[in-house]
Amino acid sequence: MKVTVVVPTYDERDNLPVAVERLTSLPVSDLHILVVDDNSPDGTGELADKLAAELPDVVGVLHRTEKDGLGRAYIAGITRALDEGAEIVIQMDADLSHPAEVIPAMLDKLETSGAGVVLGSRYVPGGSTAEEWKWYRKALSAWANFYVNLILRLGVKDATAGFKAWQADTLRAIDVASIRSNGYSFQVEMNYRTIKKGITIAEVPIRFEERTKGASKMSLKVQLESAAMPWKLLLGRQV
Ligand SMILES: Nc1nc2c(ncn2[C@@H]2O[C@H](COP(=O)(O)OP(=O)(O)O)[C@@H](O)[C@H]2O)c(=O)[nH]1
Ligand SMILES: [Mg+2]
Repeated sequence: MKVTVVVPTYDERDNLPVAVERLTSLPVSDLHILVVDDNSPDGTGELADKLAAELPDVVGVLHRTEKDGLGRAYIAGITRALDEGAEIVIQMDADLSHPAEVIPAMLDKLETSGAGVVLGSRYVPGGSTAEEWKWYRKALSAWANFYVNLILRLGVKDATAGFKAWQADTLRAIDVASIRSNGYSFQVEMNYRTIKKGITIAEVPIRFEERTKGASKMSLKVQLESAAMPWKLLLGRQV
């Protein structure tokens, strides 16, 4: 079973080698990594090329010319992964927030549950958000999940999760390339399209870790977009 982990990067020089190391040491036989770099000023793209040269059968790099948001990077990466024959595609951040060691459990769940996607979830029993998060950040994340679920009735505990394992067929069914939202709402829109197709979403618990190196790229603009998105989706607007 060909598994491709798509890892979007923007200025993740200190984190990417560790993320790749964690992924390559997993007990998953046909695992590939596709780094999608938006011409990071800190040289992450060149570093990714070096990793690809060291592990040519495992690591691939997709270079894009400018920073264009997480959603756009994922669309490009997922499209490439499917074209290259991936049967399962995993979305994972480069900043070490997502615990790579949970991937075998996610793959297991994908196989046994019959779900089209498995979320690495902070809000199912056994999961947790970063200990470092201040109460208001925890409250904002919990509120965002409650809000999104209330409007869209996704029936998942972690609607904004960014660590996900997809069946290739599900990605084709939801036509990822036509998604317009970026940032967190890209994750929500993927879930919404999945549910709309009658495909099930499963969750496994993760401990989300705060990044220790580099800075978050999520802006106020991205957060505002996320607040409006559920309504646009519900009203069926082209967004
Ligand atoms: N290629 C690309 N990657 C991005 C972009 N924005 C964020 N990322 C990456 O997406 C992942 C999650 O972003 P991050 O800033 O950690 O978001 P946060 O965890 O919500 O604060 C990280 O691996 C980032 O490097 C972008 O515009 N382009
Ligand atoms: Mg992060």
